[in-house]
Amino acid sequence: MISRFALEIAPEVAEALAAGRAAVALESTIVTHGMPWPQNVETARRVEAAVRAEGAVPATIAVLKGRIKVGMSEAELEALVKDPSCVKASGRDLAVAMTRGISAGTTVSSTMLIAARAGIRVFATGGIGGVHRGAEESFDISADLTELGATEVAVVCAGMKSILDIPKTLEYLETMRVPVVTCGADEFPAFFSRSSGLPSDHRLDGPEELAAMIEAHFSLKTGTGLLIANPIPEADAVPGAEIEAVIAAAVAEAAAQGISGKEVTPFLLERVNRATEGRSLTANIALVLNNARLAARIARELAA
Ligand code: PSU
Ligand code: MN
Repeated sequence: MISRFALEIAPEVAEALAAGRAAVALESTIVTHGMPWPQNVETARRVEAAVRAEGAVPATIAVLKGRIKVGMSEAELEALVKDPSCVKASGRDLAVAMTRGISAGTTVSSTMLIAARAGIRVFATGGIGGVHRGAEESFDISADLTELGATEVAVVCAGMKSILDIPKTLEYLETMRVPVVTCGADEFPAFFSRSSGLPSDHRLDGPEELAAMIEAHFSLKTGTGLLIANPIPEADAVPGAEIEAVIAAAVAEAAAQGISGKEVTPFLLERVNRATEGRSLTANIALVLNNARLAARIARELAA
């Protein structure tokens, strides 16, 4: 008997996986809680198209009315964002969403978990969650990091926004035994900019080298994922100083309003988007597309 909680894998994704063809997992919290309407849905469609253009199958992951979807149609994606019950779900929130029959955008944490269960090993997103500024007081550390330490999926991102404490996030990933590799640069990127001021542990150049390293890592069965940092293209970057002032104000406002828990990240993302009048959103969209292309090329190398 098939469990009523079984993953619902779209036929196109199931066929690709069965045939050993390239597939790329995509998250949905970026759509439901990370970007405003209508750019969120438009971006989701463009990201899927970018993955296809590189010869891989996109698998957007979300919870729709309690059902875990791996690969979504346009109608399903629209239903997700228009569902007033839609919440943000990290890995620990999935079981509740499933039993209550509600919809949820999946974070990096829950998307990794579901991708691994479905047999997808490469996942593209914009930025991961991490150790928040002031975590020594708040203890706010994203479940994305614990998931990276517990689930064998390679996550392609553009680093993390400096709404987070980037040095502490990198320390935490080291503790969790997660390899951190930057593609084509010696410095770890900071989402909107190519530069965080921090060296990357390792540099590899291009999908071929990255795929080889991912294969080597999975052969060791460490049980951990990998973080592939893909710096934003220079033409799309936003100057660090401009963003920093906005972020500092947003972090202070979150503290003043007593925002805590899973509300923190969506609150900060919304404030940053608003304060930069869409400039940061344009950069965000460009880097997600850039990550999707790299992830698809890596997935193709792995499938070859
Ligand atoms: N950072 C971004 N954009 C996002 C997110 C983070 O620049 O959309 C989302 C991702 O889904 C990430 C989640 O997994 O926020 C992390 O949330 P939290 O900090 O509550 O773990
Ligand atoms: Mn948190």
